[in-house]
Amino acid sequence: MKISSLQKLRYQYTPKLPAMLRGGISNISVKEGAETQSVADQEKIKALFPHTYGKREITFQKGENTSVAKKQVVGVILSGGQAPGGHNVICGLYDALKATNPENQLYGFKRGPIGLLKDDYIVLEDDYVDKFRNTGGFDIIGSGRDKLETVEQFETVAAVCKKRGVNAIVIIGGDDSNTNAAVLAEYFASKNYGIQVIGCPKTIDGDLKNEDIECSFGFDTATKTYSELIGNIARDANSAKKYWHFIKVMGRSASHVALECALKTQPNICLVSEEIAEKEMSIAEITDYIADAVAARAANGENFGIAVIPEGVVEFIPEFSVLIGEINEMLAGSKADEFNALPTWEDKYHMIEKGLTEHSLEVFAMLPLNIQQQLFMDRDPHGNVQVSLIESEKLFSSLVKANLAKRKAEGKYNGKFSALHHFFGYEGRCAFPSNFDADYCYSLGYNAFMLIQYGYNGYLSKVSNLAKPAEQWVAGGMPITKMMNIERRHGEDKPVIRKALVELDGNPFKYFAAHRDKWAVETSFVYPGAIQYYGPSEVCDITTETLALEKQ
Ligand code: FBP
Repeated sequence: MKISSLQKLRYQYTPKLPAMLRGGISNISVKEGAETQSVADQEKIKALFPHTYGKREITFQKGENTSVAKKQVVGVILSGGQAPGGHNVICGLYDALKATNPENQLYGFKRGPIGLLKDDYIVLEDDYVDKFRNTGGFDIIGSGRDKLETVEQFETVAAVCKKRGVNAIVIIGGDDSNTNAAVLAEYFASKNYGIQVIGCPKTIDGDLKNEDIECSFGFDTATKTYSELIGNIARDANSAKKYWHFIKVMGRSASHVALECALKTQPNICLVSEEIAEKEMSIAEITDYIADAVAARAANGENFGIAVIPEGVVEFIPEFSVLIGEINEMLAGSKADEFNALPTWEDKYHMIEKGLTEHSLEVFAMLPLNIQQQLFMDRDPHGNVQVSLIESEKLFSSLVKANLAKRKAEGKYNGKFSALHHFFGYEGRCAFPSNFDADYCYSLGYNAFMLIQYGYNGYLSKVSNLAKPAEQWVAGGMPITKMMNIERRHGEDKPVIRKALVELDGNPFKYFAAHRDKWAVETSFVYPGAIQYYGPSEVCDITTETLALEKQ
């Protein structure tokens, strides 16, 4: 098989571990900290997790390894969307496991949770694992979005573990997957099955974090990749001076990705969904805000610019979320079939007119035809509109175009507006992990094994102090229940990990808000260039603006 020169070189890269995990397994001891509490709803979470709630935080340190020597058979799964560095979590886990005892075994269950349910696995060995070191992607064992949440599923997993002799499972996933890890850990503990469950924080969206988990892996590489592309487009825009580029970036719900890209590239516009929700901004207000910047730049003779749009924005616009809710109601059950059977868009529009309230119909009528139709096209398995498929970059550019035409007719604007559209998402999820993600992920995996070796259950592998060089990182573990609260999901109260949205009083947003008016009008683009893997540390090892500002 032909491989690229970079891939060949990356195989030889040695990920950096925190100093406390260096110098051999026999030198790693554990220090227990304070007992923990969940972020909210303490009594309810405690009642739901009687065996795993309130456990102590732990930190590894240098000292005699006092863990019990026994053969470990560990199963690992990758869960959810790809994020750069997933392979290194598995490599770190594998290396720690084999360094502790060459007889230890690592089972990679394929395609995510389904692999655990179907007993579909590969036993990971040197030759195979070495082909994935420091590379992007999840193809080492594949990933999936199935959920592990019913007792029947837990029993199936327990039976598979028993059959294979697996005594610990590592779940590499986002907030939902780690919520499932917590529930599974509690279940196994309640049944005394002797199977530990450890989670690792993954997602490019960056919304699995709190005071303990400083960032989820993959966010660094994905945002560097998108920022490189945005910077390249900005330079093209500044060279040709004839296009406005509307760029949507991934992030299903939170706007961390968009905000980080804005901090890196200084575009003219970056929408932040959380701010839109907080200020209850209407579609017309958002359109005006963008059109004001276009008009102000046009007055300076600059008929070009960059607008960054977070993927999840439409759900945060109050009138849009009401509209989506009404459409979901309108198409509930068999009514979707009735709607789809109507032969023409005119017929469908009649049904829409009857099904929506007056205000939602006004909002709907304001939307361009392609967006109107997208709202009715793709439904998720629960029958809901898949908001991530709505081309919000096209939505805003066409609303801005109409707004500017009106201004022109009123003699208030005399520029040219020509828009191009982009969506950056999948381009960044499987990039070669940056040195930061390569190191962070390897450390998370290595650390996850130390948690297993020391007998912990229901913990998240935690590596912190990440704004400092890797040597100063702190490795340990945090009970997953510490991140949980009760939320309403599908009409029921459920214990879940609290999703971390952009905090409007946090330093990253405050920095952005303090500078955006200038960036909106003056051309202030920054061109970050491609991720560098080799060269000076200040170019290769720096992490995100978000983390640097959060740690200020
Ligand atoms: P995770 O939350 O599983 O990490 O996935 C995040 C994400 O990359 C989002 O940014 C995006 O909206 C979504 O996955 C796309 O999902 P899919 O891969 O199923 O198309």
